[in-house]
Amino acid sequence: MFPQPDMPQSWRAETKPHKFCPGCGHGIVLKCLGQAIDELGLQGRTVFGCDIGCSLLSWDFFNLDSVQTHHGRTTPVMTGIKRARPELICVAYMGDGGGYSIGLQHLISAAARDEKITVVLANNTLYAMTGGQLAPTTLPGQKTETTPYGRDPEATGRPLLGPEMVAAVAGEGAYVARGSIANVRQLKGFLKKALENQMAGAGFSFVEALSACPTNWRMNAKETWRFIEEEMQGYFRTGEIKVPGAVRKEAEDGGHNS
Ligand SMILES: Cc1ncc(C[n+]2csc(CCOP(=O)(O)OP(=O)(O)O)c2C)c(N)n1
Ligand code: SF4
Repeated sequence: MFPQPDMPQSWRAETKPHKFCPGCGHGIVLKCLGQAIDELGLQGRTVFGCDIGCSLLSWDFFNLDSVQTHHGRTTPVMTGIKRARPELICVAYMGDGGGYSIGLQHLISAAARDEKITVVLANNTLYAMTGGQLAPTTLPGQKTETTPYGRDPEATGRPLLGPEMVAAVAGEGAYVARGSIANVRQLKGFLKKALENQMAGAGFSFVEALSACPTNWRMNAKETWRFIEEEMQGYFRTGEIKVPGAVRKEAEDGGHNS
């Protein structure tokens, strides 16, 4: 007998196998998200929004009310749903291109307004769906379709530290973390805490997941995991960046102006 696939209850089995490339990180992030939704018993009241980019392939992924939005606009769409129906749990899912370039103004404004939604962003260091162009997260020296000699920070800037940026503008009730598909237990834990933060109505919640795009990276499985664990995790540090109620160091020390 074939082993049965271990799918979260909140997944839609009839839309599997999914449409991502073999080895893609999106499926791993979405499995952690599905397990987090299952374990918190949220399937009946969660709305899922996905962006344009490879994340849109998740439009039929879950047994949840789902909406697919214009590129970079998933955050305001989910904000609107949450404001209209505060009892729902609203999750916006996007890539680093959608969240950190075309949708950056939406992400940062939602964080500054402390919208009570959860944003989950898969960082695979490039624009995957359109063929692997430079993204705000492309690492120094990394070759992409538009940086064939490797990213030069002098010419194109340094990789954006999204969670650190969000944490800097979000309110005291916000939850912000960065996980990795190389540590699914930790990633699922961060996603659960983000959802719990929304359940408590505490503030904005944001989880960046370091993800993989072996197709555009042009890497085999071994090279893919090495790139995530050494290159990506070396630059983008995983962990919790902002936890509700945490007393800021400068406040303890008497503040900037003392
Ligand atoms: C308004 C708008 N601008 C540009 C595009 C073209 N476009 C489609 S997907 C994409 C990049 C997606 O990259 P990312 O958000 O990082 O997601 P990934 O595909 O890597 O998961 C772009 C620029 C679009 N569809 N709509
Ligand atoms: S192109 Fe990359 S991000 Fe898109 S489905 Fe394939 S592996 Fe995943």
